[in-house]
Amino acid sequence: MSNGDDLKRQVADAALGLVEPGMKLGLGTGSTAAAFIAALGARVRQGLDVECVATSSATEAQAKAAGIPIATLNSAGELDLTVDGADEIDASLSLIKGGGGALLREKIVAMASQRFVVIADESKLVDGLGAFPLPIEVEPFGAQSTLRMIGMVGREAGCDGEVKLREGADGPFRTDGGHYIADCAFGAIPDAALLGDMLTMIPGVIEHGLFIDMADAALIAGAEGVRVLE
Ligand code: ABF
Repeated sequence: MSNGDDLKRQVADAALGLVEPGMKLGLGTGSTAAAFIAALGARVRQGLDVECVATSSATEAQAKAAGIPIATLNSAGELDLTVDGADEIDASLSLIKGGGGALLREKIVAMASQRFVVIADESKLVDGLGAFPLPIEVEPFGAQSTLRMIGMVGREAGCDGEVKLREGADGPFRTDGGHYIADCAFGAIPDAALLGDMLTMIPGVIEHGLFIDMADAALIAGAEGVRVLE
């Protein structure tokens, strides 16, 4: 097992400590969230009673294979806790998410949760957001126009960099909702709240990967063990 895998397992185990019987849980997407789902599945198979909502088809498949009961968000209603990974985490717990292409459902599920906890290894901690290209979920109709508007809006918000469609194996990458992803290599995002507000005003933007004032805590795994940021 690589050191990275070991850190993911450690932080997944720490997050499992937040789960109580009877909880309704949101399950994130990505390799760190997958480590949490694996650990949760082992507990469920020992009799832990939880009801879960998946943020992606990949997560749903993994959870079902692990024996975890999956409900729709409509039937589950308000969730107690969502555990998910991130691509970048700053000191105020603002996040970039969406590298895994599931940001829209991740944001919907996180917003539907009383508590949203991010799990990551310390490589995801940053002084300022933006080195990781910001993913933005866009409507395929007129996507090139939307990308141009994202570039303009980005410059107005002090962010300059290439905005390009994410490619999949056979044409543009498609999200579970059938949308495209624009990856924005801004390099630095001086005012994430301003940029987020401006992006939401572009009609072709479905949702962006800036998660601001959403995370209640982050569990961060490093050489010294797992620490909690709140
Ligand atoms: C999801 O998975 C995403 O929002 C984020 O893009 C990614 C992190 O993946 P990993 O845990 O594999 O680094 O949480």
